[in-house]
Amino acid sequence: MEMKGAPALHGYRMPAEWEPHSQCWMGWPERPDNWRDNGVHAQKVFAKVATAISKFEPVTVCASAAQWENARSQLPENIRVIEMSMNDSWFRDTGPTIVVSDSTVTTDAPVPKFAGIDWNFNSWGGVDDGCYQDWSLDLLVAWKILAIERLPRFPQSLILEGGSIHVDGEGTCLTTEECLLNKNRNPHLSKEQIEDELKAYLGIRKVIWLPRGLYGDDDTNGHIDNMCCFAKPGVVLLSWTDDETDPQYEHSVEAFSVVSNTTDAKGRKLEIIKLHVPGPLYMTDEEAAGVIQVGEAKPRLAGTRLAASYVNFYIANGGIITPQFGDKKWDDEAIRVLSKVFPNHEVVGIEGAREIVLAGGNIHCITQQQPAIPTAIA
Ligand code: KQY
Repeated sequence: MEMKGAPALHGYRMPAEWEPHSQCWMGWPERPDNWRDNGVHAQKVFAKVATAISKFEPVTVCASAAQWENARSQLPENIRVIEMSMNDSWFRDTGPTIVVSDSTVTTDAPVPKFAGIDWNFNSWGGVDDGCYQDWSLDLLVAWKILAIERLPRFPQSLILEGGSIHVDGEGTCLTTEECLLNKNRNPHLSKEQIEDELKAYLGIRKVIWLPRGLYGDDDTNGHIDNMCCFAKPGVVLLSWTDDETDPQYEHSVEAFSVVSNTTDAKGRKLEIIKLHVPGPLYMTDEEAAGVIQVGEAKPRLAGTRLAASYVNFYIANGGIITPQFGDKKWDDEAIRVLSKVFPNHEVVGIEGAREIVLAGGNIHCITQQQPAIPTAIA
């Protein structure tokens, strides 16, 4: 069912990621011009991520017709594997943003409890600046998921990826100017007009704009989900480095200053918890050589600084699924910080997450939660 008007007009809001989920959606990586060695290493890590999440909530993995059998054989039985075409497997960005109506009003025409926003997508920047040239299949992913779940769909012409927004579920959205105001997304819209769209579609009242995302996050033009996220209302986790010679330092200090000088939609000062980045990490010659560079995707060059961040974790029902990069000091520190910030969640580190960052994202970028009705009112 296609919905008219904006979600907020119908009483919908985007829930925070820590609110209950009915399931998690993921794609399956295969394109050889982005995933090295025909995706074999990445597939193992996607399977680890899906398996880890499935201990906390149901998981559906979507794989192309060519990959369905391979995906099925690598994933445990409790994970549903369905066939879906896609150009790549970043469901945070191509999947729907599912919104919830908190309305308890019973009328002759009740509003469905859940609906999905189907954002426009241009491969993170269009033909001149994006990651690949044909995103026609990605454009249908959100619609297909909503159809499978029989959820009403709000089409949105705004170009926006799910990884470029984080919400606290209480009226505040975090994003970056580097991405949302980039001329390669919605050049015809002003900052105020983009804010108005976010308010109308996410049911929020305040947008906190960080100037830039993570240093080196060039694929996405600085998605917020590598840089800063809410841990609970009034508390954010911020990608950090203490190394003043690292270009990341300037990005982090600048973001720290913005966040500490603002309040959220409820007027609260925000507590900032620093989450130190790993590395710095760089793509090796061997890793770059494993990517078929003759496709239509952005080249992957040896020596490129990887956009690696522990902020790119997924919050499942009772679990935190976080990347581990093989940098023992900062891997351990990330687990320690996240365990302290989420005392009621089990923190699960995924070894080998480097395979995902080689292609430009991480665990948050490859997952998409589907909200559930809280058990207390279900
Ligand atoms: O960070 C994300 N949300 C997605 C990264 C996509 C990179 C495509 N090469």
